[in-house]
Amino acid sequence: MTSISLRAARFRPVSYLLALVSLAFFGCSRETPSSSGADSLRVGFSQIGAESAWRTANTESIQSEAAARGIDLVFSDAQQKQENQIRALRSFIAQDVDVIVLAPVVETGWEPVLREIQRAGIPVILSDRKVDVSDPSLYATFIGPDSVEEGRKAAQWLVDAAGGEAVIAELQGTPGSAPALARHKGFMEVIADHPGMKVVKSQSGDFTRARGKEVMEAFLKSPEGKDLTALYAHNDDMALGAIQALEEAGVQPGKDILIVSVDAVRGAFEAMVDGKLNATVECTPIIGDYVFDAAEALAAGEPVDKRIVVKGAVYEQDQAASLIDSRPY
Ligand code: GYE
Repeated sequence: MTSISLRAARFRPVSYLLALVSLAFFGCSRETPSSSGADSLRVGFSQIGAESAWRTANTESIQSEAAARGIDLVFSDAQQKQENQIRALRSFIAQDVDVIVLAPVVETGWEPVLREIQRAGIPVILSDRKVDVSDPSLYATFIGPDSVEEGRKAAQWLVDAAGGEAVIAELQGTPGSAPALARHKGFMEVIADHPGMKVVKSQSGDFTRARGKEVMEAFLKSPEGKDLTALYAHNDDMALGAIQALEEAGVQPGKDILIVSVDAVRGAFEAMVDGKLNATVECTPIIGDYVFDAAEALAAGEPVDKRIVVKGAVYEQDQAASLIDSRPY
């Protein structure tokens, strides 16, 4: 690939220095470089962690697509910590990768490191979550869902299913993360037009099944617990945890309490088949092809769209049985 040899031909003393420093400091980090040919595209991917079934499927999509294209992927798992992501990004600069892919755990706090990457001349692809920066030139493209729209769809489904009357608990995603902020915003926007729809409990369950269960237990024990008629979870994993909590408390999920969540992972389809989850808003994690189409274009110096929206449907209980076997994740 022309662009890669062009990049390699540029002598960057700072990069060499950083590479030495990085060897000293990051020698035993969690990075797993793949082993492709010397002239293949090198892409650094800073992944958030493995909080949900969605995230695991996303990692799989990125890794398998890189392997299929012979791309040398340097994968780094941040274990939910922004500081680990920033460290990984600096290590990618030091390694002089051709393109950086970042799935940012939270929305803010990225400007300084994105500037460092920009100074090093490395294009950045934001994968599945956006960042809040004042200068949009700090990244090349953002590939991911419209999470505000996902929140609106969940709310509209609930308004219709509950006939405009519901006492709602909300399980939010990771605090400060783009999908948590946006899925809350979109949901509230729609229910604002329906005075009979009230959110009486709202707390983060960190996008995990375990926290979803714990927080739902606390909701049920709260004074508002016995009045709840609906649950909105920002992802399926938290809904699945909450379903467990409801059952343990003798409340029938999907019947006594209507439940809508986001992602449409296989576990959500299983819960819908069992009548325990009512609906899920699709958000596909299978975005490896979009990400590497963009990475290859950027490395070749070609333009890419600043925003690539990944779309999804809404699935309800009565569709679940016929679709479950064809779900890709
Ligand atoms: O919905 C959730 C995951 O950023 C869109 O992160 C992604 C979200 C996804 O942990 O399950």
